[in-house]
Amino acid sequence: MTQPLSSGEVLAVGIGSAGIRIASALSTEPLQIDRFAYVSCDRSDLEAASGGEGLLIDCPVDQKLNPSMVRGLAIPYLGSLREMVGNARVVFVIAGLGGAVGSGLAPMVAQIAGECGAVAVGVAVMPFDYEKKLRFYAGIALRRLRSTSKGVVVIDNEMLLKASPDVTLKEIYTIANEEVARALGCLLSKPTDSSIPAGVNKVLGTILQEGYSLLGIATSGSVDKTEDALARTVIAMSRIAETKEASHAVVVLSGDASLSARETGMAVKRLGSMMNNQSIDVEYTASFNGGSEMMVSVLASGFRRTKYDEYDPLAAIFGTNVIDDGMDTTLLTGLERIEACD
Ligand SMILES: Nc1nc2c(ncn2[C@@H]2O[C@H](COP(=O)(O)OP(=O)(O)O)[C@@H](O)[C@H]2O)c(=O)[nH]1
Ligand SMILES: [Mg+2]
Repeated sequence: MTQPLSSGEVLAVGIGSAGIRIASALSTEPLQIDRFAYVSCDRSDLEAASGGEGLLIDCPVDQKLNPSMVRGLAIPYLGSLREMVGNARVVFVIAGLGGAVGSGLAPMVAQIAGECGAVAVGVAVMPFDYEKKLRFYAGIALRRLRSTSKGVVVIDNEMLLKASPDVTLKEIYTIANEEVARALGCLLSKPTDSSIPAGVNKVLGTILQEGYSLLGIATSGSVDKTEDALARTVIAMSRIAETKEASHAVVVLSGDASLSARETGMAVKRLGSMMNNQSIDVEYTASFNGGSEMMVSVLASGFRRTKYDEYDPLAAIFGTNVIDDGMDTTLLTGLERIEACD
């Protein structure tokens, strides 16, 4: 019999501001993740993190960074990154893409994890629609993360945006992170009295397919809240990729103790027709310790194309195999001056 993928240590590494906040929110839940680690160039990201070890990639000059500069800065820390990954069997690499730190380091950390013998799984949070300037780096980083990981789960910030004119950006992030942590938390939770967990192996079995996985999330408090939230989740995913391309899915239902077996069965049965693919392989997981609103989240995999392909115009023009996809690095301008001061 083959060994289950998750036998051995499961590690989650949060990278950059978004990655660290999401991983940190996950670290407070009872999950099948044994250890948390955080990496950033920004000290304040690490100061705000809890429940894990931190690695600060120090930047000697005060300069606006881009992803390749961050990779350059990380070179002296390759040993520390290898040590961080340690003997983990599975490494979840969590980052928001489009900024400098997550885009630069997430593909690199996934590659290091793979080289150290772990199954690297990327969890990529993509920019809000209004963050048009972040698209290019986000597109490239997502493609690189896919090539250095065994599977990538994509979460779109736009889907998590709750339209309310008065909320601050910080509140938007907090609400978004709570939803992501709740959805990932249900998928990876330890078995308890109030949940039917999917288990890491079922989740990995879904993610480790060709192409990309999407994590769709929607909440509803209506009369038909399960059906309503499920439909809205599928609609949100259809804005990102062709839902009929999905081959595998895990439906996550998170509500209160009134969640019935009938509703669960309905969600599992309806998913195929909603996604226009009756042959999709569907698993489910349920948690009964939420509020009266129903949160439905769908982890679906097998998407060969996503809207993010267009974020990276070079790949759109030349295809993904033509351009040199190496992890180039840039040294910061100004470093020579600093050395000369010594
Ligand atoms: N969901 C969520 N997205 C965030 C958060 N912080 C930043 N982002 C988004 O993540 C992307 C990368 O930003 P950031 O994490 O600040 O970049 P980095 O620190 O350089 O890796 C952008 O699209 C941000 O809007 C967060 O706490 N939660
Ligand atoms: Mg940051």
